[in-house]
Amino acid sequence: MASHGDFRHSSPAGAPGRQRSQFTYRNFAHLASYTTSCPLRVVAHIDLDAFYAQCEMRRLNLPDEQPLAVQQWQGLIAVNYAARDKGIGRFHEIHEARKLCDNLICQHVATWREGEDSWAYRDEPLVNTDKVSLDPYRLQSRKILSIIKESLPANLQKVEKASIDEVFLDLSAHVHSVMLERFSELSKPPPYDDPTEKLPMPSISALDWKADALIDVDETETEIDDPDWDDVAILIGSEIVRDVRIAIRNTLEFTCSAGIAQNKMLAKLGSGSKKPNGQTVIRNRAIGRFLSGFKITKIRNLGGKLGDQVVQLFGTDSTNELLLVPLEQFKLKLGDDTGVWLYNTIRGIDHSDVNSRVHIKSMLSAKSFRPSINSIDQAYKWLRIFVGDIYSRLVEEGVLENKRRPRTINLHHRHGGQTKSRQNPIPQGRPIDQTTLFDLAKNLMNQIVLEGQVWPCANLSLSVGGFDEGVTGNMGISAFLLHGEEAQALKRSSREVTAEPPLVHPPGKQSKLEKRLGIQQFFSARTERSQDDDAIIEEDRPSPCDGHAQPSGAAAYICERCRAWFDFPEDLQCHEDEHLARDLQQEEERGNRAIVGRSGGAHASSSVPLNANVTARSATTAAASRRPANKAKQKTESGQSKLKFS
Ligand code: DCP
Ligand code: CA
Repeated sequence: MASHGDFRHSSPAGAPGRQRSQFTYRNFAHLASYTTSCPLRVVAHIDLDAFYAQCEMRRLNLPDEQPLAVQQWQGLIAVNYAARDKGIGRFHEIHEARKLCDNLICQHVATWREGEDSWAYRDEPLVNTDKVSLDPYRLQSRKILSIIKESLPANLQKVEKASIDEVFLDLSAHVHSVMLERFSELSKPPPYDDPTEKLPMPSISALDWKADALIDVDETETEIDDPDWDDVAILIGSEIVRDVRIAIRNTLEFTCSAGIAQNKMLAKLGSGSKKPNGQTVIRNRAIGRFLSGFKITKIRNLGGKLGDQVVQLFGTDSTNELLLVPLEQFKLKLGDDTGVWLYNTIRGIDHSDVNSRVHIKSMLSAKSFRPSINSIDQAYKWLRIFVGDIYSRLVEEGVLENKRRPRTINLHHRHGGQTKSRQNPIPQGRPIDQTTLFDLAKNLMNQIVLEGQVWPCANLSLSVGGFDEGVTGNMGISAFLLHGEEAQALKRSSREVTAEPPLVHPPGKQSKLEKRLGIQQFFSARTERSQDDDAIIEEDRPSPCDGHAQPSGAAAYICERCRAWFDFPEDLQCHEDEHLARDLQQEEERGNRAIVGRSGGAHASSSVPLNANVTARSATTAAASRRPANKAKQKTESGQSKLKFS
C-alpha cells in the first residue's frame, strides 16, 4: 500500500516521557480475534454512490458529468450526482425532473416480458406486460464484492454484504497485523506477563489522515497531540479502505463512499456523511459530537417503525435529548432488550458482529396485474418469469455448488382483496433446476385454481425460502428426513392465508431463541434479507403493516420493516413476502397512475446538445442508438440470463 510509507513519514518516532496508553495488551490481542467489545476494533461500511445510476452510466459509457436517473415506470429509483446537483431526487416524477434538467437521461430499468425468454433493456417498457429485472445491478454488485474480497488478505478478512450496494468490513485482524508490522513495541510481551498491563503510548506523534473527513473531537475532549492506539488502528483501517475504494475505481470505474469507526452503526452513519466518493473517519474521541448531529431516525435499525415509536414515546427525535433519558425509562417503555439496545446505541455503543455468513432468507418475485389476468395460461407465463428471476438469484447464492438451498416454495395469489397462499417443500436430494421450480410453481397454482374463485387475479408472487446452510455433496440421511422446524413448516404448509395480518408474538413473552441470542443478534442477522429482492428498498418508508404492535419484550423473529414479531420463521417469511408483494403493488399502482395521468407534452424530448454529443433524450433511446433497431431481443446484455426449460 503506497500510503504506508507516507504514514511512517508523518509519524516521527518516539516522544519521550509520555504516559501509558489507555489500552491494555489484552485489548490489542482481542483485535486479532475480532472481539466485538474490543475498544480498538475497526469496522468499515462501504456504500456505492448512486448505485443503479452508476451501473447505467458505465453500461452506456457516459461521461461523469452527464446527469442520469434510473427510471422504474414513472418514478425515479436512483439519481446520479450530476443530476442531484440540478436538484433532482428520487422523489421526483420524470416530468418534474426533466423540467429541472433538460439534458437529463432517464434510463428505464431492464424488464422481463410476458412470453419472452430473457430480460432486456427496452425502448418502451410496459407496466402491464413487463416485470422489472435487477439482474444487471446484481451482476455489478457481485463483481464489486469480488474486488473487495480480492483486495483484502484472504486469511484476515471479514466481509458482510449488507445490501446490493453496501458492505461492512471488520478490519480488526487486518489492522492488528499491520500494527504488529509497524510498531515493534506491540510484539513485546507485557510487563510481568500480565495482559491487563497498559500498553506504552504509540511511538508516533502525528497521524496523516490524508483526504479523510475527520470528525471533530467531542467538546469534553481536547485535540491532544498524542494519538493513542485506537487512533492508530482507525487510521490504518482508513488506509485499507482507501485502497479498497481505489481498487474498485480502477477496475470497474465505480465510486463509493465509506465510513470507518469502531462499530457498524457508526461506520454506516459515516459512509453517508461525505458523498459521493468520500470517506469519513469517526475516532472514538469524536463519537459524541458526531452522533449529536443526527436525528435518531437516521441511525441504523431506527429508520423504520422502531424509530418512529421512540420519537412518539419520548417526544423528540434528537439524539442529544434522548441522552438525558435514564436507562430505566427506556426499559419501561420499550422492554428490557430494546431499551438497553437503544440506550447503548445513542451512546455509540454497538457490539454487533460483522457477519460474513449473513444471507438473504427468502427470494420473492411478484407482479401486480393491471388489468388483472384471467387464465391459467397467463398465470403460467408469469410463473415462468418468476422462476427465471428467482433461479438466477439462487445461482448467485451458490445453489448450483450446493452451498445453500431453499426448502420451501410459496405462491401468493390475490383475487377480490383476498390473498391465498400455498406452500410446498422443495424435494431434497437432487439438484434444483428451473424445470423443477416451474413444475412446483404450476402445482401450487393448480391447487389454488382447484378451489375456485380465482379469476380475475390481481397479483401473483412466488417465493422460495427456508434456506439450508452448507449443504454438501454427501448429504447424510438427516437431509432427507424432516424434523423440528422443518416438519413444523410443512405441517403449516398448504394452509390458506387471508389478508389478515399474521399472528404476532404475545407481549412480554420471551422466546427461547431470544433468550439465547439477545436483540442485537437479531438486528445483525436479519437486516440483509429483502434488499436483494425485486422490491423498492426504502428503510424509512411507512410500513404497510401499521397496527402490528411492538410488544414490550423482544421477539424471536422480528420484521425489520414494521417491527412485527413472530414465533416462527415461516410466519415472518410470509409476512415479509407480503411486504414485498405490497411494495410491488404500490409501485406498480404508482406507475399506472402516472401513466393514466401523464400528458403527452411531458414526455416530448427536446434535443439540447451537450458536449460529447450527448443530447437530451431518454437513455433508452441512447441505448437504442447503440444497437440495431428491434434487436433488443437478440442482444444479450452482460449478465443476462435466459429462461431455460426442458
Ligand atoms: N433503490 C431503489 N429504491 C429505493 C432506494 C434504493 O430501488 N427507494 C435502489 C437504487 C439505488 C440502490 O437501491 O441505486 C442503492 O440504494 P441507496 O439508498 O444506497 O442509494 P444510491 O446508491 O442510489 O445513492 P447514494 O449515493 O445516496 O447511496
Ligand atoms: Ca448507495
